[in-house]
Amino acid sequence: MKSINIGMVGYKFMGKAHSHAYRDLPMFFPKHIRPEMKVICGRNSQGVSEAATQFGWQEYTTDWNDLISRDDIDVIDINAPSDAHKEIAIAAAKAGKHVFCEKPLALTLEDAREMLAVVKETGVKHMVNFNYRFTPAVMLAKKLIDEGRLGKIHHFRAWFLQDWITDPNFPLVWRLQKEVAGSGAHGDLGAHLIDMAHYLIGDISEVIGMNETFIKERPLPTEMTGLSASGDENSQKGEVTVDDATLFMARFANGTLGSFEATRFATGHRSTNSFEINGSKGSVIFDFERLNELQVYFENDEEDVQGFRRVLATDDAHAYSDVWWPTGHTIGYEHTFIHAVTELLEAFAEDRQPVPNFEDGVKCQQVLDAVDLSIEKRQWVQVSDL
Ligand code: SOE
Repeated sequence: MKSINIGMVGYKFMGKAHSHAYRDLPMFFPKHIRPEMKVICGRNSQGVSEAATQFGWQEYTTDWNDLISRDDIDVIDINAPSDAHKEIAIAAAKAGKHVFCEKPLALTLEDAREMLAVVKETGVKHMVNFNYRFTPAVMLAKKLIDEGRLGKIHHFRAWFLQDWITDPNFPLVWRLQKEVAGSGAHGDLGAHLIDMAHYLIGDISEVIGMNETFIKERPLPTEMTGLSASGDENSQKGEVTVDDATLFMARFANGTLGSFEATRFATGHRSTNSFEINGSKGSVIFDFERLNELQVYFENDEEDVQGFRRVLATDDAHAYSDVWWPTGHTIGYEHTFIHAVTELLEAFAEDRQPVPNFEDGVKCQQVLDAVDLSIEKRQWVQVSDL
């Protein structure tokens, strides 16, 4: 197989990030299967036609059914708002198309499980885009843990902090509506933290959380707008039906203790996505705003030089370093999407399921729902009870 034909649904922020990945990939990964940017789909005909030209798609359509009924499309890439994931993914799999879906996989655990059942039944390949796993510095943290170089892991603490809705006049965009987004900071940002925890530490067994919606009503938007929308205080208002912030504590199956914070109200933090892990032999700290670096501490360093050191994860010893620039030259946010797509393509070449896939999407959703249940009941919830 030399190339694979992509049909993509969505053309905004994530649509651009995915398109960029498909476009850049063949230049840097020439031996990989080539993703052909066949058709892009979106509801607004003018918007999607402009995106097709700007991003480099061969054709566009306003009806996703067109994509899944075409014989010349192999993979359906879904990055439309979260409420569209289930219907499109299920229809695509039933039509024999492989599915690459943005996170969170679904609005609820029940929906996520239904999606998983269909992709399993139909035998198609399925992947969820938890792109931060594919950051070389994160992969270094994983390697240190897997090789036992941090010893027994005691703590995992993670925080994803944004501040784009602190203005009370920021409009009620789709990300603030439960029926479209499923949840707020929890599913949007917390989902990344939970997947990171699963990837690095393992299964979460029990959780207890709390959340808050600081601004309960907002001006209605005039159109479906994104993160940089502006509002008008004189517009009619609607109810915010998602959390602005969700925090929770967790116990992992292997005994690690975890704490998680996802918020859109951390003034000054545009998009701080970080974790710290402490083990018996050492610790690591990752901050996506410095994504090329991992702070590493080893207990067995000589006493007079003990402390966190900054390891640049773009040097020769690290993941993808042979692909990008000469040693020490850094990479960015967009590279995480390219790396994620290489995993999808390698799964085709090796005839296996890519990772993370819908199983991981379901596991993440199970924790998201367990936290919400714990908040509702004001008590600890066993993840396996859901
Ligand atoms: C907006 O909050 C957002 O773009 C998320 O939807 C992404 O998943 C995250 O990576 C960055 O922030």
